[in-house]
Amino acid sequence: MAVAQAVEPKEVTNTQGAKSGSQGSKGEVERARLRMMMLIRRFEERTYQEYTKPGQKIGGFCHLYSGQEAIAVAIAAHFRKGVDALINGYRCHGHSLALGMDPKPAMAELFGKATGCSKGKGGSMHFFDAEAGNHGGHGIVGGQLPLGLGFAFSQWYKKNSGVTFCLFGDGAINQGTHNEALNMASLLKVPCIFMVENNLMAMGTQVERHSAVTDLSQRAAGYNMPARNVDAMDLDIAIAEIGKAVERGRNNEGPSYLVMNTYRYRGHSMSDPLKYRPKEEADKWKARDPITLYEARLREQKLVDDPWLETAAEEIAATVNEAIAKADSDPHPELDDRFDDILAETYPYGS
Ligand SMILES: Cc1ncc(C[n+]2csc(CCOP(=O)(O)OP(=O)(O)O)c2C)c(N)n1
Ligand SMILES: [Mg+2]
Repeated sequence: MAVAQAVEPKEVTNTQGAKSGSQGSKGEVERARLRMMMLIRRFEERTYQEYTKPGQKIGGFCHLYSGQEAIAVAIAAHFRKGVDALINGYRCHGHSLALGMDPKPAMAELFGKATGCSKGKGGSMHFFDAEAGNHGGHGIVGGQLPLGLGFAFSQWYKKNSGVTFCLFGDGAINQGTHNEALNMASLLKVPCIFMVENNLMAMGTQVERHSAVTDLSQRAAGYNMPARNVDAMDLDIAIAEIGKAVERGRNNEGPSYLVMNTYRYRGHSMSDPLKYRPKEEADKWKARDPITLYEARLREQKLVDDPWLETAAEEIAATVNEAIAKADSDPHPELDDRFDDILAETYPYGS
């Protein structure tokens, strides 16, 4: 059986099961979580700049995660490397960083370089790190749901107490795969945590215009699956709610459905000027920005102060700049390699 190892921001590896602040120096876990949200935001905003500047070096579709960071970091707080799995749609940069991907291969992937996490052949929508349990990065809306079910079935079959975090957008819930995967997951009682990242919009179509039932958590009732609506702008709430579903999965009690209510700050992709969204709506959500909210909480608890925040911001900016400089100078994939890595030769979890 694989050895369970926690995945959290680098400074706090092996904190699985530790109560906040109970390991290492006081507030170490919390600071690392804040830092990871800051890194994701910075990575995304610098990606935006690199994509839109003259002589653009990032090509193809690109979907940014700004505003939704608390979800990825809350998952990482529970993720056990070696047994857990995460599978995702195309808005996948944040989760990859939160599960420990170095910003260098992440940025190199965006630049289409051979040093990228998918050897420069996947791009923004296809970040993968199988060793970390991060199984992408899928461009077909809802395509990842049956695959997530498969990972969870494997965990159930092996009785390894692993869980699968199966992430998708609100736009995926009307795909047939959603029905098929939820029904079978509930029937088989596999440890799949279905997580809707409900940012209120599928491209430019509001939830009220694409779903007859607007409280998306009600969907789970048809599958006899427990569901929760989660305030996913608040990291602590997200961690607590995901924790209940994780416990249920690890205890062999079956799947869960979590509606992670959140907001995306940028357009659907880089070609979306975001003209359809009322400013008041965006302002309302941004007033509860996940980073600002968590930072204020840590300040109140005296776990961070101005010098810490300034140093962290400077270090993160330098890390992302280094990743960009390296991605820029790294080599492109060889033309001869274009047919490699199309089919997996080995199953990532062994026979
Ligand atoms: C099967 C399929 N249909 C349509 C598309 C085009 N498409 C790409 S993203 C998207 C909207 C998805 O929105 P949502 O699931 O809410 O995710 P978000 O972008 O908000 O994270 C659509 C329709 C696609 N990629 N796959
Ligand atoms: Mg959406």
